[in-house]
Parts: sequence; C-alpha cells; structure tokens
Amino acid sequence: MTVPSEPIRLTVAQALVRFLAAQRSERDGAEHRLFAGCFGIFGHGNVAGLGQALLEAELSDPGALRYLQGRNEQGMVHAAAAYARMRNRMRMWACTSSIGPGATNMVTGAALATINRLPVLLLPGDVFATRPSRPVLQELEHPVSYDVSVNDAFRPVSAFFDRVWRPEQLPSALLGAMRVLTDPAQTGAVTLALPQDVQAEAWDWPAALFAPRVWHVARPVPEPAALDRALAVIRTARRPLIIAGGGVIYSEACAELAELAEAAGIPVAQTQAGKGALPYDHPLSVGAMGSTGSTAANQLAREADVVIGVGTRYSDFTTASGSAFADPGVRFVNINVAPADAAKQSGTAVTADAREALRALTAGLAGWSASDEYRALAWRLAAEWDETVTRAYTLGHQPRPAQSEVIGVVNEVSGPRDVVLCAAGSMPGDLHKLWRARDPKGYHVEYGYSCMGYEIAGGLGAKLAAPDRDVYVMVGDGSYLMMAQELVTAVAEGVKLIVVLVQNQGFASIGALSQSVGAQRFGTAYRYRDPATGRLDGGVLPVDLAANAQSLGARVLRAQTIGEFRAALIQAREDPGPGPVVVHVETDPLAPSPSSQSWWDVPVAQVSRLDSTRQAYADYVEQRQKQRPLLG
Ligand SMILES: Cc1ncc(C[n+]2csc(CCOP(=O)(O)OP(=O)(O)O)c2C)c(N)n1
Ligand SMILES: [Mg+2]
Repeated sequence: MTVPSEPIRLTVAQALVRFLAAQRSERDGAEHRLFAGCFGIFGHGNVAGLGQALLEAELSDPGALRYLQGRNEQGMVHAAAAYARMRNRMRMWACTSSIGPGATNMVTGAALATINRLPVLLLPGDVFATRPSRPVLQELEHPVSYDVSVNDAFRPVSAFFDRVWRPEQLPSALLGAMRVLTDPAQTGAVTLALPQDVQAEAWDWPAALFAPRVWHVARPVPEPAALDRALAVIRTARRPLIIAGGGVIYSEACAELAELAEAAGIPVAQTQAGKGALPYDHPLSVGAMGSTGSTAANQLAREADVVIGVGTRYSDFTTASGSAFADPGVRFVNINVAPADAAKQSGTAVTADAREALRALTAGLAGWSASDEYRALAWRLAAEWDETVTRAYTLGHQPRPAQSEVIGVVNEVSGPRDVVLCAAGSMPGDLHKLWRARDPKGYHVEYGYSCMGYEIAGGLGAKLAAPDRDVYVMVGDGSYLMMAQELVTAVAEGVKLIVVLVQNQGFASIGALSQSVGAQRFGTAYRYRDPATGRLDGGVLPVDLAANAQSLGARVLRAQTIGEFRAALIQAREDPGPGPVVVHVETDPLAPSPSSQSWWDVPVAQVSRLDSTRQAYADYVEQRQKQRPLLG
C-alpha cells in the first residue's frame, strides 16, 4: 500500500503550470512532452496569476514550460495552431491572456484552430469570481446575467470550454481539456477561462495531480462491417478517385495512401490540408482538388463513379460548392476519425484512423484494380497540368511579374523539406494549383478559416516546430497590414523566417471575386480617395511595407523583376540568421492564373440597376445548375 503523500499548497495558476509541464502524448510508441510552452501577453487578468506562476517555473525549472511573449493575442494562437499542425497534433502550446480585449483577441484564433481541428489550449483571464469590486476594468457587465463574461464568446468556437470558478474545479477542468486536446476526432481550441482572483488563490492539491500522465492518441480501427460495406462499393468502381485531406497527414498515413493508390490504380487528388500527402510527381498524384484545383483532378472528379475521401471535411472549395461530381450515380466512401465528417456526401462511412483504414482497404482490395487505361488517363491529365504549371512559372509577365512566377521561384529556391506557408488572399488558390509539393509537411496553407494575419504568426509557430526546415511565409500586402506584429517575436527569439511580402496594392483575390459577381472591384484596392470623384479610386498610397518590416527589426531585401526576386530569395535562404528576412516584391494583381475549370458558389445580387451585376447573376443562375445538393 502506498502512503498518500502530503498535499501540495500552490495557487491555481501555479498548479496549472505544474500540471501542464507533466503531461505527455504517445502514439506508435513515440512519447513527447505534450506542451512545448506557453505564449502569453500579461494584463491585470493574468499577471498575478499565470504571470507569477510562469516566472516561478522559469526560475526553478527552466525547461518545464517555456514562456514566449506574443505581440497580439490572436497571433499567439495562430502560432500555436501552426505548431500543432507541423507536429501532427502530438505537441502543442498553451496561450495565456488578460481579461477583456486580450481574451477576445484570441477568439479568432480559437475559431481557426477548431475549424482546422488543431489543438491549442487557451487560458483567458476572466472577471472576479468573488466580485469584491465589480465591475472590474474591461468587465462586460451583462445587465441580466451576472455569470456571463466576454469569454462566453469562446463557447461556439471551442472544442471544449470550462470556467474555473473555484480551485476545486481545476483538476476536472484540466483532465477534460487534455482528453479533448489529444482526441483526434474532437480536437480544436480548448478554453479554460480563469477568473483573475481564482488564479492567485492558494489550495491544497493532491500530489497525484502533478504525476506524469501520458495521453495515448488513438488510432481507431474500422468496424469490420463498415469496412465490408466500403469494399463492396469500391469493387464496383470503374473510375475511382481518392481525395486526400489533412487527416492523411495528421495520421502519418502517406505511405499507406501511396500503397493503396498503387495497388488499386486509384488516382489521388488533394485538398488544401492534404496537399503533400503524395509528392506532386507521384504517377497517381493528380494534384489539387476543387475550386482551386488542377484540371486533372477536376476532370477525374466530374467523371468519377466512386470517390474515396480520406481525412477530408469536404469543404466547399473541395467539392466546388457541390458541383465537382457530375456522374449521376456517383457514390462516396468516407474514411474519417470524426463521425460527422465520415457521414458527409451521403457516403458509406468508415469511422476510423486514416492509416488503419487505408491498410485495411489495401488488404481487402487485394487483387482488385482499376483498369490500366484509367491509370494512363490519370497520368496523362496530370502531365498536361504539369505543363500548365511550368508555363505559369515562366510567364515573363511585364513590367511587374505575375504571382505565379513568384511562386515558381519560391518552389525552385526552397529545398524539398522546406515549408511554404500561407492563409488568405489570392495566393492560397495559386499555391494549391501550382505548388509542386515534395514533402507531407512542406505545404502549409491554412484554408479552413483562411484567416488574414495567420501568415507571419503561423510561420513563427511552424519554424518553432521544425527548426531544421526553412519556412517560406507568403504574405500579401492586405494580410501583412492585418497582422505583422509577430515579426517582432521572431526578432526577439532569433527565429529565422523567410517572408515573401507580395505587394499588389490591395486585394487581388477579392477584387477578382468582386468583378465576377458584378461588383466592379468596389473597395478592394488600396487607393487615395479622389477628391474629384469622391471615390477610393485615386493614386497609389505611399505605403512602404518593406520599410515597415525593417522598422520592426527584420532584414529586408527589395526586388522589382523576377530575376531580382530570385537573387534576393537566394540571399535570404543563405542568410545565417537569426531572425526574420523579408523579401519585398511587387506583382501585377491582374496577371492571369491558370483556370481550374471549376466553380465556387458566391451568391450574386438577384436584382440590380447595374449591367455588370445583372450579367453576373445570369451566369450565376447557369452555374448553379451544376450543384448536387443531396450530396451536401
Ligand atoms: C481576417 C480576414 N478578413 C477578411 C477576409 C476576406 N478576404 C479574403 S482574401 C482578402 C484580401 C487579401 O489581400 P492580400 O493579403 O493583399 O492578398 P491578395 O488578395 O492581394 O492576393 C480578404 C479581405 C479574410 N479572409 N480574413
Ligand atoms: Mg494584395
């Protein structure tokens, strides 16, 4: 019999820090510290609680829970999400904020993490539990509900939410939080709201709370009957297509994906999160799927009779808003660890880990294969698309280069294991179409939330997760203006990022979208208001983002031509660091990008006085005919 040890007296915040440092994750026998550290920005809501506790930890046990100072709370959460993505969700960060605006700045990051199924632990400070001096600075003071605070805004965007009103609640809150963070089907942002007085309150904790704990990340195996149903559907296929999503990569199932594809002769298209699951030049890789896809993947999707989705949530970009699959009899088999995703597209659901299910499918299909002609068709279509990519990489567009040429140079200058990272604007679509992915972790485009401002902060997180790879952050001028602050964190921490800052004077993406919906690019360029017209169509603004980056402590190189850009990028690559290097390049927002021969549903005004809108609406009505709503 073990003698119970003495309780340990600590504040709630000290206990929390000690607990987090003791957590571990395990999968396939590989064990890691679950938390790489804690990002934080302090204010009255956390300085005396978590701030004091992190200081004590740093002084007494520096490696236990590293502290990193963020510049914007949203940026901290983005960095944490990018880190978790790079580490296939086996390692993660906590983020502590003050109350009020510090806390709500994290809400956008929480939504991004939850939508992308990425684990982050959020620790917003909260209003007094004891209410001695109500309202505390930044308290919402809801007139009819005193237990509501601004932190309730985290509830819909969190995979788990709890508020620790009393110290006794902490152990159950922590255990619930860890369970969800390490569950591949449920993971996302986990929020523990911590009233500022409770954080500083002392309590006698059982020593067992701080014992090392291992969270085993599950690989659920397919139910035999579900597997049989899936095999029966696949065996009927003449034109099967696999859609590989992020789940393939998180499950580390890329080798198993290639085995199934090769054994059964099934071409593989990839979503934004799944790009890199097969290298671009694999004989069965047909490139990107959907609205920003390759013509190869989209033609095969149009004709497919069986679609096998692996680890995909079938976003509208993947399904071309429900128009990608045109065969009237098309059937879906969905392998996903999350039941809600496995059930999509009215499909045959196999709720399981991607690697386990792919192995079982390969074994179950032994001896079965699609025809050689079909394999050859996929190869030919992919080769045609690759020629399109080469042309886009070498357009020779004048006087300013096209974005596709910039992407081509980054692809050529970066190494096969390096990471390209992006989130919003016209680049994610162009990267999805055009990037030649060579490594499962080499393509990092956040397109679940497509959040402007993720780029630099996400780059910081990715580089912290993979210091042995170069990280090329692709950021537009709009996204840069939204959030570049974590450049300063990269400077302070000596984290080398290579930031490609693409200046095209506004929103190339939404400008093109605006034009396609008949809204004439209204409000999408960055321009002076012209006193003559009263409209935002005056001259180009005197904004110098290169100088801005330099003022934040980054080393900056400027390029005008594509040749100068290549030279600058090589110089940035060879820069020994530490800290970020920014390469500023101006591109032509109107330069063409190859068509995906696909569609994306953005509703157009049904009535209008503008010819442009009426014409766009007529086109829209026609396009909508292709939608297959029952496959939603
Ligand atoms: C936080 C946020 N606000 C708004 C949007 C909608 N949006 C998508 S792309 C875009 C413009 C991006 O501009 P920029 O970074 O310059 O890229 P470009 O379109 O020029 O390639 C906007 C406003 C978004 N995705 N995220
Ligand atoms: Mg722009």
